[in-house]
Amino acid sequence: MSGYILFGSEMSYFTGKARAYLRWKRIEFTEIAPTPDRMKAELLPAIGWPVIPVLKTPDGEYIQDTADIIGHFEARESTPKALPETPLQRMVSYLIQLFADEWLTLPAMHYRWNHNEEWIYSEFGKNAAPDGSPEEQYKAGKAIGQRFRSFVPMLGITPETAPGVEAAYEQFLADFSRHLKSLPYLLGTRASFADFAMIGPLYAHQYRDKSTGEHMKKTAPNVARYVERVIAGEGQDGAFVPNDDLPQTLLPILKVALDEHLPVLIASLERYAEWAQTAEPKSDVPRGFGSVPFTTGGSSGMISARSFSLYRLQDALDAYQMMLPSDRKRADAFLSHIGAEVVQSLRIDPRLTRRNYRLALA
Ligand SMILES: N[C@@H](CCC(=O)N[C@@H](CS)C(=O)NCC(=O)O)C(=O)O
Repeated sequence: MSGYILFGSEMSYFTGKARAYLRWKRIEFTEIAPTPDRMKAELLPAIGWPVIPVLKTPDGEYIQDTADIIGHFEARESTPKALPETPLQRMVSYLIQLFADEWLTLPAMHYRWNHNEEWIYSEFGKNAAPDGSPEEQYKAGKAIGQRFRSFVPMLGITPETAPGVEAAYEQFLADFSRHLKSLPYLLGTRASFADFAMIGPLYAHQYRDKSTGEHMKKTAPNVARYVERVIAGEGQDGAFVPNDDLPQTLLPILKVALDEHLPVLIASLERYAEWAQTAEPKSDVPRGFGSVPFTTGGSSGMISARSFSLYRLQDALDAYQMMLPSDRKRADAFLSHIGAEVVQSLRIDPRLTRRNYRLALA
């Protein structure tokens, strides 16, 4: 199979996730930078809004959203499968995706924009104006980068919350380093869906951004080597931990992730349900519903209540609700061990879907 085009960039969170998966899956593809001209001429008409990564298939179909890109191959290709087939590991894979896609955005955006700002403008510029002088590249990069920079306060990153964001990240690096001492990947000795999701925040921002990457290599070299393995597409062989068990070293990471994220998800869910009461059936869903309180690493602030986070949560809830009673019992024991029993009763109602590359009521 050949002829796939991945529109994306080295600096992009979600491109890293798609790229790691495609390499691991041994899909032949060419990666093309979304210059402003290409965005205007091809991607905007195809997708309807400016977002990457986008995968173009040899048949000319455009796929946006990393989970859909992975799903495209999972549905039609043989092994290896990215998602575990067993119920608890599958649910946990979706919980890790929720954490990686929607919560680790906090350290990613904080460190990029508060510790690497000038550097990243030049990096953006290399894509936007590949033939320009360094000054022209900086200018072009700044024009693009400022759009992303404007997301920072919405993500709850302020001078008041920055110490907590950093404390939570340091804790994550310590916990993940401990995990990686016993296993090379999140769920065993092979890479999977959860690892590709983790590459979103960990590659472009936390590993590749200059000062943040230096920090990771120095303080958490096991994590840096993990990022190198996953982005290279390694970990095809090997196995998940047996009997649908979870590695014990994963539990502290999941506990902190859900302790911090669940209150935001629940508050967002309330806002969403309120909005949905008067929304037209099947209508598009707004990206956010105002701001809700959050706490990370001991600092508190306000963060946008994002609808897309609920869409990622929905996959984990579906995996839970589809379990047979005996599997559900094991899932309940896991949830209660990490203090996240509330997951058992959460429902995304009405359900969310995606239509025309946007989030919509199912
Ligand atoms: N859920 C999407 C997220 C894609 C995304 O947020 N991409 C970023 C770049 S890494 C972007 O283009 N954002 C523009 C925006 O959100 O307006 C996915 O998994 O593909």
